[in-house]
Amino acid sequence: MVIPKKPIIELFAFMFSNNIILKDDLSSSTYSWGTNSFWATPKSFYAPGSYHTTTGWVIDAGYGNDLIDASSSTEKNVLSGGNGVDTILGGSSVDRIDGGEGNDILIGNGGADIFVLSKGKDVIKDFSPTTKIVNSVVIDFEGIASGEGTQILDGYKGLEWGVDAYAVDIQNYPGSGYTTVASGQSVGLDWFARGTDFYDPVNDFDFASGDFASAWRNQTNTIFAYDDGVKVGTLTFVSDPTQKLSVDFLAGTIKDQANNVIPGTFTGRFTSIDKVAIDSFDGIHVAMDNLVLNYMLITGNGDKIDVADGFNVAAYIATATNDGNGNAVLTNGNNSLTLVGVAASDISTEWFV
Ligand SMILES: [Ca+2]
Ligand SMILES: [Ca+2]
Ligand SMILES: [Ca+2]
Repeated sequence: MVIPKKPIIELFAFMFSNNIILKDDLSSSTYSWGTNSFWATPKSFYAPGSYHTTTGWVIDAGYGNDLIDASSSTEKNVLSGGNGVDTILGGSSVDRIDGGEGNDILIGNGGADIFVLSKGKDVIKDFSPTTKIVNSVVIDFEGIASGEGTQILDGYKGLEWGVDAYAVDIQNYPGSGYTTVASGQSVGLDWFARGTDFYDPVNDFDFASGDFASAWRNQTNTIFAYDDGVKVGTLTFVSDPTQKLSVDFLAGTIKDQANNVIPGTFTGRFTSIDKVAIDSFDGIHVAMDNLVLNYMLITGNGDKIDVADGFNVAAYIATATNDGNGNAVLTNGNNSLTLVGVAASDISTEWFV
């Protein structure tokens, strides 16, 4: 038989329900079993030195219905409930939280926490994965043009504009490509047909789409995408003053108002860029409107769920249902995992490691 090396009282302690309240230091953390407090001395938790490391707590509460509360900790803790119905709260930093067998309640609090998938009907109350949200900015030029031509100033739509970026009011230019392309009263152009550009000094964006026409006669246009000063994408196409051409930079297509596909040569990328330059070969103003820039916003703490090697994540995600109270429920045999506040349809393979 294997002779236990731990003090016998410790083995008993971990068979019963524990209340373990963790701070960032041993002296102010408390541990109790029943009515007895066993955190009598600052450096004693039955296994001296093995529960608080230089990076945080390593706790395995063992058998019993335990509370491990590290919500006041700012360290990187490894918290295991063991068997029983456990409640585990992480702290403000990156915690690894394992409910173990039994129906556990898990709360990560701040940080990119890792929740270990375990047996039982577990609930993660604050699962906060990385979420990407697209925020679209539409450059419609409305409200700029007051006359035959008005310069677009830096700051419009959060961008820096080239000196020849102007807007015109279409009532001054009947029969032109400005009127063709306009969805409102004001459209953009390159003043003196010298080409122009816009630049975001802070955030990268995807140039999603835009409407273009030549102001006065057919001409070849070029649109360049830059990232950190390097040209990364090019579109060349022929525009027409009588046709509003809608360019989808993400799909790499150009269509006219009748939905006919118009030839264009796309190279490189228009995603994750910070500058767009618009020019023409033929000395005619480029009329443009409804330029759509997509910004990717990243939200969430980056929490993940740790599954065993070889675990079929796709099949697991396919089990996800909504419980009717705004929570997603994943099932695996007799086990379930409830993600509070998460829609089943949002669950992503990227959440699993
Ligand atoms: Ca336990
Ligand atoms: Ca945490
Ligand atoms: Ca469990």
